Amino acid sequence: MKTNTLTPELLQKMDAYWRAANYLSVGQIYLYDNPLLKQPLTLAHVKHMLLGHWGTTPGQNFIYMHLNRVIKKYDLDMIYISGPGHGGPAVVGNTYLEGTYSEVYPNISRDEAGLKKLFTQFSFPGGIPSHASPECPGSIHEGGELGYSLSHAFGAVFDNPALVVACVVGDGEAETGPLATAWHSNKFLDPITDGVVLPILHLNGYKISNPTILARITREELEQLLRGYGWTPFFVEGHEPELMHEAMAATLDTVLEQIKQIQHDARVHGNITRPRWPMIVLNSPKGWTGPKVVDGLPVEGTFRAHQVPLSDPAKNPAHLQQLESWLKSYRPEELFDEQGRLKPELAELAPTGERRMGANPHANGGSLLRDLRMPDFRDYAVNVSSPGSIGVGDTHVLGRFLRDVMRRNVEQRNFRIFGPDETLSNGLEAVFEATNRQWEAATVQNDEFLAPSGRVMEMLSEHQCEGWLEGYLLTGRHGLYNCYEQSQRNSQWRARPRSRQRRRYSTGVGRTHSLARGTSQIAPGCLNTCVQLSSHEDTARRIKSLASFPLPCV
Ligand SMILES: Cc1ncc(C[n+]2csc(CCOP(=O)(O)OP(=O)(O)O)c2C)c(N)n1
Repeated sequence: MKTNTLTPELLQKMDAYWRAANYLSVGQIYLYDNPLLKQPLTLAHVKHMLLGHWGTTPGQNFIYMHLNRVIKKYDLDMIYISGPGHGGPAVVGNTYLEGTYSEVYPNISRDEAGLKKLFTQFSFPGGIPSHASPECPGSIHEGGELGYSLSHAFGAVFDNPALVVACVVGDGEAETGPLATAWHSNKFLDPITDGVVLPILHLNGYKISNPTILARITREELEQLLRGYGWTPFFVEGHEPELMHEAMAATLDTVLEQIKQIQHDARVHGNITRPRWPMIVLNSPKGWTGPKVVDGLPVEGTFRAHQVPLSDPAKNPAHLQQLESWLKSYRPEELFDEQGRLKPELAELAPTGERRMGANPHANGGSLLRDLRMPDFRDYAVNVSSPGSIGVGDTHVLGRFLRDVMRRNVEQRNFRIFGPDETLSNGLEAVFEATNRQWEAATVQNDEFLAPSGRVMEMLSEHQCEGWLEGYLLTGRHGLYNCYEQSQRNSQWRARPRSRQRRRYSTGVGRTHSLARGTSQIAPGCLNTCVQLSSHEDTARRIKSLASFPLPCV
């Protein structure tokens, strides 16, 4: 597709900015020293243990850099959610380029010394995780557990009418239950009182060592699937950087104009038809711009690009040489000056101040938090004349209390209830004296408590409700998760089935390296939790013995 969205000069600058982000990403994964390649690369400059995910990273660098352009063009209040958050080098590198990283961590300065520290700390003992983590400015989504990006994105835009959340969804991530369900969030978004989510499905074709389903169905089938979920998909496809920059820029402009139009129609003309919000499908090679062939096997555009494409420079001198050529292919001398500072003509491409996605206050929700106006719980006390006498029921009392929390915070618009359709059945009916369930799909006679704008969010997916709530809380608001009680009971007459066996690949100690995943998916409490929750003595015993294995497990 040939368009004129970008002047040739801007296109060249944007491509250079993308090269800078890619250079910083490879540097984070590999380099311990010599950050500007001022000397020939030797083993002493390379980390001993290589951990990270290259495959998703160049695509995310491409997206982030293009979002910067539209933030400036449309003065957008935008944050970025990285579904494949294992691509940590992308968010860390981009927040470094835009300046927010050094503002939060002055030691990681914008010069050669800072670059060295930026590279060393990545996925390194005492450093930072290899995923988009809470340490990273602008990040509200860790991404280590794939599946929640879209739900988090929607949670963030509820009651934030000016906010746009650009949400990158991995095509592998899209196979998870939580993500598959989350496309339906568009039936719960009020174009008047809420902001908007721009999903960008990153169709890079592969997961870890398998193709993804969405990459191996026909284009027509994929388009119908997304349309069936109520979206209008726009495809950006290819691998030639110049053509891709043009296509992405033109598509982003189209999509943002559409979003503006939808919001204008609803907010100014009162159009209440459920919109078909636009989304983007970015079909680019996995490990784009990385090594094409390693040890005689194709890498760029294949599953082999997922993690560390050149895995063993210490034992394999050809890998070291290839790493140097790969880093040099980004022409760092054109991107950074002698002192290691990003050249000013490139630095000016990033937005400024709080418009930078790493500095947007919505991604640091605690800074926006306002207390809820609360009623006095003592006013809801129930007189129980004698123990065991029949009363009103505790949840009915709680319902009245929550109704009044709703009423007191109606102007602040910072409290919602989330749950899988159990507000009524769990006895919180009084809440509907103050608000409705938010619902943008069709309604018919006899429906109850459904309205385009409401403060109760109900969909029969606990994943979705949990994700929405997390997104809502992490952007500085308050919420309540209201869900069905655990209903499993022990029945003596049942023969015992086999217990469920779990084997975690990471155990015990935070910041210990797991070869497979880098440093951020370590769950110190996991074994404890398994032991405590196990209903089967034998399982508990076996898990305990697993816990005594030397750490780390791989
Ligand atoms: C729920 C969950 N299951 C498994 C994993 C392990 N895992 C890490 S990356 C990955 C593949 C992800 O593929 P995709 O979403 O397409 O991202 P990309 O290919 O762009 O890296 C998997 C399965 C995980 N992080 N989360």
